[in-house]
Amino acid sequence: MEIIVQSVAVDLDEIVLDLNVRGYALIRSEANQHALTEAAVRFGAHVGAAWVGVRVLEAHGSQEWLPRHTEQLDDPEPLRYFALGCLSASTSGGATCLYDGRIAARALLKSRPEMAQVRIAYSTAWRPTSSTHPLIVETPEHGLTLRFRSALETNAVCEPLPASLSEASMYTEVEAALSEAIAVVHRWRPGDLLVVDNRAMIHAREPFTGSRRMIRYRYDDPHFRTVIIAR
Ligand SMILES: O=C(O)CCC(=O)C(=O)O
Ligand SMILES: [Fe+2]
Repeated sequence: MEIIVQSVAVDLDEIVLDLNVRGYALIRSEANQHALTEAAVRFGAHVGAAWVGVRVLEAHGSQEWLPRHTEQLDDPEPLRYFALGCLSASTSGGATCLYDGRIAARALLKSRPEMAQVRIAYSTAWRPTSSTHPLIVETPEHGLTLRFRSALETNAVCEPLPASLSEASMYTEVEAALSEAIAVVHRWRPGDLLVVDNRAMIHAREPFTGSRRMIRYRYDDPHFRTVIIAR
């Protein structure tokens, strides 16, 4: 199936192949909410999503990194795909960084087989839901991969950890493996729609200056449905 975005045909089968191999894909659209959402919904229809939760994210500078994370870890099964659309880019910084969880999981298991026993419970300030995930999971789509969020107060590492692994060293080693598994530092252009396989990739956002306007699309988000995708 092809969609026409800004008079350029986008082959959605190619996008899905890209996603499977790289863990992410880029669609170019016009830099407005209507066009980005139309492209995002067409992608959702192509992969069989039933709905998408759409939220505009607008911020004026941030001196902090958004910590590395798998989206929606407070759910028992983190959603498969999300996408970020760019309405307007920051003045400086603000790149979205994607790390390949498949590469990080294999590297960690090789250097530290005990990582296979690590489990972390995740909650958030926004919802009462909470879920526990193994650090390393095996999925039919991706084989071994990582589910992770950098150390936050809403993380609780499950006891007991293997005797040889302290909580601090666990986080340090996972962060180092992720740094090695960096797949892309995506610097934004207005009109970019970056589609991410959330079960393959971990993401983060750089600090930035200036105003940054994005749209976040979460496919089949159990907590939020704003656009029902027609069959
Ligand atoms: O703004 C970004 O680049 C990422 C945002 C994000 O990861 C989130 O809202 O969960
Ligand atoms: Fe996120």
